[in-house]
Amino acid sequence: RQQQLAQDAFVLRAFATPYVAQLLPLLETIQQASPFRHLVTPGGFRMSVAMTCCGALGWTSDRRGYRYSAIDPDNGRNWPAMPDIFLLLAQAAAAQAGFDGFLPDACLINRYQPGTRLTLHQDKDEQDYAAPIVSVSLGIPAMFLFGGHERSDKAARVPLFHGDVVVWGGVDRLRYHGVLPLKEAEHPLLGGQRINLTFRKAA
Ligand code: MD3
Ligand code: FE
Repeated sequence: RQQQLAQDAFVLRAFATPYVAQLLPLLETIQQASPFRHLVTPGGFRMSVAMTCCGALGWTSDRRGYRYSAIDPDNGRNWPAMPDIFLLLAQAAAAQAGFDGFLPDACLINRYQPGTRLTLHQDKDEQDYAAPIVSVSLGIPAMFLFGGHERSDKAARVPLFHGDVVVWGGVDRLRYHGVLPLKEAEHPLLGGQRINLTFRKAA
């Protein structure tokens, strides 16, 4: 089932389900090389989401700002490579939503635990706003906030479940969005957490 949130924004329910068994062991390997960490914002706040990355570029933040970097600042090495199956999933989802030829170079991996949230923000650290963003939800459910082009615009609430994929691009690429504080729950494969993969073309 495909739900259209706006002109260029789509929820593909359970699209990632056939990939999950292959994704989980790869996520394990990635986090062994580059463990989840709580980044600090330029304003000095510790993010409640824990993050890691794979791919040629990874998103990171510290007191100096937000940026994409080829190097994991915690270990001085390149981020783990993006597994082929991650890329295939992101490309298949993008194509399903009408974005052919998506070639992400960055996969941000967010880990949410009960109480974790992501306040309304825009994704604008990427060079090329023409490329879409693909987001894969795994584990316990979250309530996603789908806002407008001003922070003050009223945001719609969209529940996201294990296996759901969201694709955003075009005129909806710079919408404000966020995640409400996660409610306590248990997922048979992932336990009491939610993992979100966000594929982007950063460079
Ligand atoms: C809507 N992550 O990492 S991904 C983020 O569930 C982030 O972890 C959320 O927002 C999460 O920056 C949501 C979905 C998403 C990503 C980019 C968007 C939604 C978007 C850009 C425009 C509109
Ligand atoms: Fe975002």
